[in-house]
Amino acid sequence: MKDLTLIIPAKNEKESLPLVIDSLSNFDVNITVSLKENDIETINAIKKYQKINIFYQSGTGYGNSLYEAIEACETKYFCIFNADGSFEKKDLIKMYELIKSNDFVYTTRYENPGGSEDDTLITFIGNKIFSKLGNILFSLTITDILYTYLMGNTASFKKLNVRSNDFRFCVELPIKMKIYDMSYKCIPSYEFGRIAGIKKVNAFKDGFLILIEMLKLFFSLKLFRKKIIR
Ligand SMILES: Nc1nc2c(ncn2[C@@H]2O[C@H](COP(=O)(O)OP(=O)(O)OP(=O)(O)O)[C@@H](O)[C@H]2O)c(=O)[nH]1
Ligand SMILES: [Mg+2]
Repeated sequence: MKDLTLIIPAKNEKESLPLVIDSLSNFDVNITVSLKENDIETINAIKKYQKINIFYQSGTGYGNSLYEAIEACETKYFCIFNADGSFEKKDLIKMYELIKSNDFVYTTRYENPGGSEDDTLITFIGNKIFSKLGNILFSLTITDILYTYLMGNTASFKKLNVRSNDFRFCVELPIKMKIYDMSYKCIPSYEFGRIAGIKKVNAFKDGFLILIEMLKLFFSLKLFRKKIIR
């Protein structure tokens, strides 16, 4: 998988990130950790890994760390891979097979044999609502829209001009991809609990921002693009 780069967004992940990198040692992939230059503790925790590429995001936030690193990515494919040990690495093989004939491959915790050790009642309900909204407003068939364990064709991503600096990235990407008629598949995956460190998402604040973003994209992009197509 030499033409694949795992993009690892990291913020204060000094405990988990080295364990995640160790766990990937059997995978022949490129790894880029995307973080802020002042996240000294996380940087020091991964200095010993010679083969890891460290990317310093110029702005702030989860989405910013992702779109900047993916746009700088030089391999044909990328995969977003969290620094907290929650993603099932075995699924990289299946995603890699599918990405060869698709623009994006998503994962879902809500189809068998997927599942989650980390979902709370609030995040479960939020995900169900946002996935349903994605289905109603944009005809997306992704059943776990906020679970951003996904692989993509780097050139396809670059066409979308994704610019959410925060967790709105999680919906901006699939919605724009659908509006631009790109191809995608979705496979089940299992989410493990965080190894260490603390959660960066605020279910209520980020959930509200995501809702507004979905409505904004619906009115600005979907209706606007329909006019162009007609
Ligand atoms: N560079 C960067 N990375 C971030 C930022 N916020 C979150 N991350 C990383 O993005 C990934 C997802 O964040 P998490 O806090 O695990 O979000 P979550 O999976 O909803 O929360 P948990 O239930 O605790 O796992 C982790 O690897 C974080 O370190 C940020 O502002 N900047
Ligand atoms: Mg997590």
